[in-house]
Amino acid sequence: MRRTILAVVGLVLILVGCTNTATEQQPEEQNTEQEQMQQKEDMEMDHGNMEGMEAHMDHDNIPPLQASEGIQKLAIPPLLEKQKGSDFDYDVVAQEGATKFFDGSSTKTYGYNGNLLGPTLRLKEGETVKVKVRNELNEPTTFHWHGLEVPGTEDGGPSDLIQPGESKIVTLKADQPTATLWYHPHPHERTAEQVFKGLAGMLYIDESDVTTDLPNTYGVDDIPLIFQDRLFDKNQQLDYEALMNSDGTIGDISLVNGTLNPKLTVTEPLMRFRILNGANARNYTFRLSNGATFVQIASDGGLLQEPVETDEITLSPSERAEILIDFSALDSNEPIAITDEEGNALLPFDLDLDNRDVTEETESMSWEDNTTFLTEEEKSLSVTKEIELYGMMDMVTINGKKFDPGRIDLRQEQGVSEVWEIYNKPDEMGGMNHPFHIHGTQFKIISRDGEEPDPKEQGLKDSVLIEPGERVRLLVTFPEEGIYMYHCHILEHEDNGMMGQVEVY
Ligand SMILES: [Cu+2]
Repeated sequence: MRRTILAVVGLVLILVGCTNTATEQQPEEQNTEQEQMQQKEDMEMDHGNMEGMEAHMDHDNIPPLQASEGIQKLAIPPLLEKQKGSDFDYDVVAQEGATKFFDGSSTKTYGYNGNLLGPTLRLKEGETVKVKVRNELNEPTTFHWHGLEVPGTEDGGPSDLIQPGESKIVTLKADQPTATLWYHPHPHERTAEQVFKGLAGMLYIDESDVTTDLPNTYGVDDIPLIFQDRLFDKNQQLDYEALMNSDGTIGDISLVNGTLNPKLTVTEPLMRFRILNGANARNYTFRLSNGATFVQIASDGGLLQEPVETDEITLSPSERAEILIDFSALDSNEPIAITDEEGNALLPFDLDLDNRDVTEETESMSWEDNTTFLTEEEKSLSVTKEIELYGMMDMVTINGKKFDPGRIDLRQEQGVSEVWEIYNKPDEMGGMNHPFHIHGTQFKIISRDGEEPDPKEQGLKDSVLIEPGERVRLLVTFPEEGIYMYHCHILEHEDNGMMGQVEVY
């Protein structure tokens, strides 16, 4: 069994172009099993944490996801309605609730303005809105606008705690290109649990005038897809204390927009899906069940330099991708689904197409601006910020340190571009993938181990998956001032202190 899973994981890593697998079988080292055992024991002795090591989320014990039985209609988060006659435009409330995932039981969950997840907040490019955020939980929380380039005071980082029963008004200016962003809580040491219980929502930046050729009818041909995996206890509850893994809580139950066993009826031939990996720790590789290609049009922070035709995309926690699927050529009788890397159907489709004419050609859409992704000058800038990610479980660090809210780790001038080099330092057991996220900026990936990034990553990004041993260079510019977090987006690593602060002045 163990060998089979290893083989599958190996295959997946090869498919996503990984050159440094984190399995125990590193060819260059050729360690005997005995030596590895000894190393493992030494580490355990070092950290006096023998029991905990058993729960280390290494790459050979990730539980497979259960395939969707396709018996529930996929939930589409409602659009958040603008308030009229208030001194704010939108109202977002973090609250407790209950959700019926399974027959005969009800699960305690968290949600924004509801029982689970939250409504989609749509801002127009250039628009400024006031959002009243309110905490009706029985614990402190924050409201973080992931990917939005707002001043540090509005960002909702861990220093911006809102106590139970309290509220505040934040000002959000959507001064950046159209993109699929999201919002979630960010209280220090509590983020993983609050997201696990259901706090997350989509945040779109729309074009100021609708001239786009891209499908953009919300919930019809433009569909948000929040992929999450969950573990439930025997009472079908999300008992985080009991279920959590300090290396990232990974479950076998797949939820899409909070729906268990979802299916989606497709009524338009050309569909746009805005995919968010909303998991605490799991990486997903998405494919179509029939092996067909689709087109990726956007990454975290907006449209790609050019659309990319592909048959799979890999997203680590917090990353987004927008894709177009052309259903017009598909046979209505052939079952089709979005699957994971093991072929499990996560979202089956029913086709109900009246017409099969795709009027727009995806290649000709919205890509008038074909400027170079990175100028020669940008590529030749030298590294001025070095970040080293290291460790696992509760021993995770950045540059050898754990998060300290009273310490500023880096300083950078507003509007000035700098090159950050992020190095994921392997450990005795190989190391882990870490998805690295920076608040308050949309950066560009300059290189991965000296190589140009994949075309799927030639767009604005706020999170980047970094494999053990890998060095990734980022071109980072902060358009606003304030104190911002940078951290691993495995939420348990973040809570365990794999986070630093940059002050933008
Ligand atoms: Cu991490």
